[in-house]
Amino acid sequence: MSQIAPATLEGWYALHQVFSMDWAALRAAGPGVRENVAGAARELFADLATGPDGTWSAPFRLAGGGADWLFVHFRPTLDELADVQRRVSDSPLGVYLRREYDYLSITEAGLYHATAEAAREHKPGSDEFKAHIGEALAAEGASAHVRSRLYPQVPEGMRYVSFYPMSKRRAEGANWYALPVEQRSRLMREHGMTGRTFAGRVFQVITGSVGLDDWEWGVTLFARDPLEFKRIVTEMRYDEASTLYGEFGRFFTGIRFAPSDWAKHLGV
Ligand code: 76R
Repeated sequence: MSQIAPATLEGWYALHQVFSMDWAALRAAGPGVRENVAGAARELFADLATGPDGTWSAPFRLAGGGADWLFVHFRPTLDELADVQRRVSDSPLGVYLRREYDYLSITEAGLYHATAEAAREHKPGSDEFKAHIGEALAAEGASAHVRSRLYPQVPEGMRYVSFYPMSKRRAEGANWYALPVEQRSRLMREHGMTGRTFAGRVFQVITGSVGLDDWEWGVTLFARDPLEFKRIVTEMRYDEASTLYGEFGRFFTGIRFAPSDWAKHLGV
């Protein structure tokens, strides 16, 4: 029997870019070029920092991850995101960047609870079911809580980022997509309750990437203390939604910096 997909709301398109730096080429180019590259990078990121409709971009230095930088960009449309990507490549900094990884997704809120409720009260696919979902989408879309997930602004002082893509498992005996919507709703409620114990310490941005990239979601966590990433991810491994159904991609851990710090980080 086919199951019911949760209704979702989407907000901003997101691009996570991971680059390493061709330090040898930069060194060979000499100090004048290094200064120019740093100045251009500062201007570029100062400009990208604020995009249309409250969107933003930010640079992070990576610790580990086999690369040097993580750039996170949110934009209202895919076209604007592609423009940002092009501007980074086309900049004087771009000459020295080697792409290691990137990830395309869109901020998403999955309405498991409302979908399960609609399925309880109406025949899935019926006009009543669709009307119920439509009302839930409108109500949730107007709520400040959901809007903060679709149009995320990172709380002041959360300088550390953890980014990783993940999917829900589709194995025999542990297939998320074969579970009744009631059960997925319960598991996501439990997940949310664990998440809430980290309120004020970890800010999550969930971006959906089914049909856009290789995994199903991007998870971007922000914190004041990087140890919170280890704590929350450990804790969640014991939540059924992750224990039985979580599959994870590469993890990247970074430190946010101001555009004016490009010179320092490029050794100028
Ligand atoms: O209450 C709400 O509005 C949100 C409830 C909630 C949802 C729907 C929530 C809360 N998350 C949701 C969805 Mn989350 N989250 C992760 C990870 O490492 C792991 O095991 C998982 C990685 C972390 C650390 C985390 C943190 N969450 C999702 C989804 C989409 C799944 C789907 O639709 O099927 C994924 C992939 C995912 C993964 N989650 C929270 C957190 C935290 C800290 C919260 C509380 C946030 C808050 O209350 O603001």
